[in-house]
Amino acid sequence: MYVLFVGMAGSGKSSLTASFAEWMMEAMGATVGCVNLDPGCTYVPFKPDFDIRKLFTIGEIMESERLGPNGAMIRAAELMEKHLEEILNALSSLKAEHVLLDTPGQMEMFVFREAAPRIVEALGSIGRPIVVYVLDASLARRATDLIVASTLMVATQLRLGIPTITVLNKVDMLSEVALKKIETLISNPKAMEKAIIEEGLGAMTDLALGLWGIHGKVWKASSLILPVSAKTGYGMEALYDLCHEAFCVCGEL
Ligand SMILES: Nc1nc2c(ncn2[C@@H]2O[C@H](COP(=O)(O)OP(=O)(O)OP(=O)(O)O)[C@@H](O)[C@H]2O)c(=O)[nH]1
Ligand SMILES: [Mg+2]
Repeated sequence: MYVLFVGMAGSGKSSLTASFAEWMMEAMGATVGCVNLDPGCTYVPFKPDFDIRKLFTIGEIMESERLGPNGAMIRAAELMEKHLEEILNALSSLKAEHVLLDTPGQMEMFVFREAAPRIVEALGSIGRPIVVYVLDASLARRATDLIVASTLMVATQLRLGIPTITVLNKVDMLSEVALKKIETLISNPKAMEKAIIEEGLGAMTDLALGLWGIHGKVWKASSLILPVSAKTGYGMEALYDLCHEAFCVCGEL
């Protein structure tokens, strides 16, 4: 299984890569490989078996090409495509039951460029790739926030075309009441509809309800949004189970 952690900047992709790997090794006795595909980071909380920073880093690109951070990101996306064969060879030579891939925080430089679909396609020919889309719980307190945040998940799923599980990370930061509220919204379409209306968005209420209609279908198909915490390890077993189930669900899709 190849698990790609994708999500907005700071949502906890690197932390989840580390804690999910640790959990799989300890609880399942699995062999796990970890991959860093983020050329912009200076630190990763796991020991990478392959690290894109061996090929290039954002810092080096900024320096050598006299670019700002965003220009360097774009250049890095081009370089990822240029080095694709080398990256794919490295990934396919990893000898582990499961490989976890940490992706760049600037997800547009990865998901919406050519490298990600090509990496996913290549992984599909050697194993089972799956995306874990990471939402930050602290940004999803209201019903509307939850819908806005997961819109990017839908875009990612459409773009990459593989089973996608959405996790709500950092739930350790929520009170029990707040977590319960989110769980109710996620699992109960009527509660979500009611919450959207109560949030009083005026003319935007219809837009939010329409988007919810789409998300509601996607969430039903992919079961749920799973609450997890990379910090405490909460939800790791459920994530493992969902990763395995996702392939059956995808078949139904
Ligand atoms: N409380 C809490 N903090 C978390 C959790 N997961 C990540 N963090 C914190 O959130 C911040 C960002 O975590 P990262 O794992 O670097 O997130 P990322 O998505 O890899 O970030 P970028 O690669 O920069 O986009 C760090 O300060 C982490 O310690 C969690 O489950 N709970
Ligand atoms: Mg990261």
